[in-house]
Amino acid sequence: MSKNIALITGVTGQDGSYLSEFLMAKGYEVHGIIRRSSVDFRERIAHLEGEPNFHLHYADLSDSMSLVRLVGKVQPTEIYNLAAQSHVQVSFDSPEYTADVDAVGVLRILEAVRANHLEKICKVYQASTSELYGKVEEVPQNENTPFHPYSPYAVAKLYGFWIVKEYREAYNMFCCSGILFNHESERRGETFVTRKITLAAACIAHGKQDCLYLGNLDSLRDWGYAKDYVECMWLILQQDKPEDFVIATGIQHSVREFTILAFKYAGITLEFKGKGLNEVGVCIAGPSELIGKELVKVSEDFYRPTDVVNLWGDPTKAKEKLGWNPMTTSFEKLVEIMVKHDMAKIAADNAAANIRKTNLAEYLEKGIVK
Ligand code: NAP
Ligand code: G4F
Repeated sequence: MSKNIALITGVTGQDGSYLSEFLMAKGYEVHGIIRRSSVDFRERIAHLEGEPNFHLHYADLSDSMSLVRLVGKVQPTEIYNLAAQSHVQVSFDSPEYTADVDAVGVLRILEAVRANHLEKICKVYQASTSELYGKVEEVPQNENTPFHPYSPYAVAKLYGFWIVKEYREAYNMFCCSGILFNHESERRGETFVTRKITLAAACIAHGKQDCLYLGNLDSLRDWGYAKDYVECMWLILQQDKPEDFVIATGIQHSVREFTILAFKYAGITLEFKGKGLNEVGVCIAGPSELIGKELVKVSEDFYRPTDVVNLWGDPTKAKEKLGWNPMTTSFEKLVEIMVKHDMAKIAADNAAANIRKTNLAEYLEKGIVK
């Protein structure tokens, strides 16, 4: 039997790291694309480096030739195109770059497959998004819900979705989009709202931060666990025929609900008072020094020019055709995992800082450091 060879773009990201682990456990040879950066900081995949079936290559989604060369060299049987400028708010500040990577980047991947005559051999998974539904036209959203993108990020991703569909029909390629709703984890980037909240809850509980500033607390999301979602990416490529799938839990919560639960797992009970920019989250139970303090405030800085506020996915097709269970990790469990991880991280950071302080004091006392 020929070997399964996966090429993952975005391997250093949240999903890329979980997908690498998942595919390696299935016996795949995994190749990942990395970008040159002034600090080589590959925290999420550091544990995989050095594994015989894990290989990293420099390339960039904005550089066609690097992709053509790499696809030719690796001869993948599956490509998972996860690379993207993935932050919606940042897409308002860097719209052209976002379009180059998130829209034209998808085309570059498809063309790299064609340029190497791998259309019949190589399947392509495209990381599409619930942001396509944007200013939503119905709830919950399924594969037939009309798209209404509502940010430069979503508009770029819409191009990615349609070009994948076009290449599937025009060139008979096995390429599909997973329309994934928000999925989070202890590896989530620190500026996405869930991780920003779990880290702040941990810092506040450890006395390292006074207050958390957020934007729209009413925004509703269908949040799942990233580790569960990467299985779907693989399942989508194992079907007999290429199709697009909505991947979601089918359950919706607000940013405010996520915040209350995260602080609860950090040992702090919050009560929200006031409205709009004047809304605050006050500590009503927990460590005595925090009682009565306003620990969460709203800042206009985190409002978006246009915000997507009602995402709620219908995973029926994925359940029926992929046999996928969207409830493997519940919302409550997800928040608990993230807060536990961040409480341990802040405690370890504190301990390391204390050791550094003690060492420095000792050195100063002995006259080693002046
Ligand atoms: P992430 O943590 O932000 O990771 C993004 C990855 O893309 C990183 O590895 C990044 O590399 C890479 N990348 C960015 N620009 C690149 C470029 N020009 N060339 C090559 N690589 C580049 O994102 P994620 O949460 O894992 O999401 C994975 C994909 O799913 C993204 O396409 C995202 O838009 C999409 N998606 C995510 C969600 C979600 O809730 N997480 C939902 C729907 C869709 P560096 O490490 O070098 O920056
Ligand atoms: O966590 P977020 O930044 O994620 P968003 O915009 O939903 O995008 C994520 O999920 C998409 C799938 O739907 C992916 F395609 C995309 O790549 C990314 O992974 O924001 C969630 C909500 C928004 O409505 C935002 O306005 O939370 C609201 N929010 C409120 N305060 C905040 C904040 N978002 C952030 N990042 N920071 C805040 O302080």
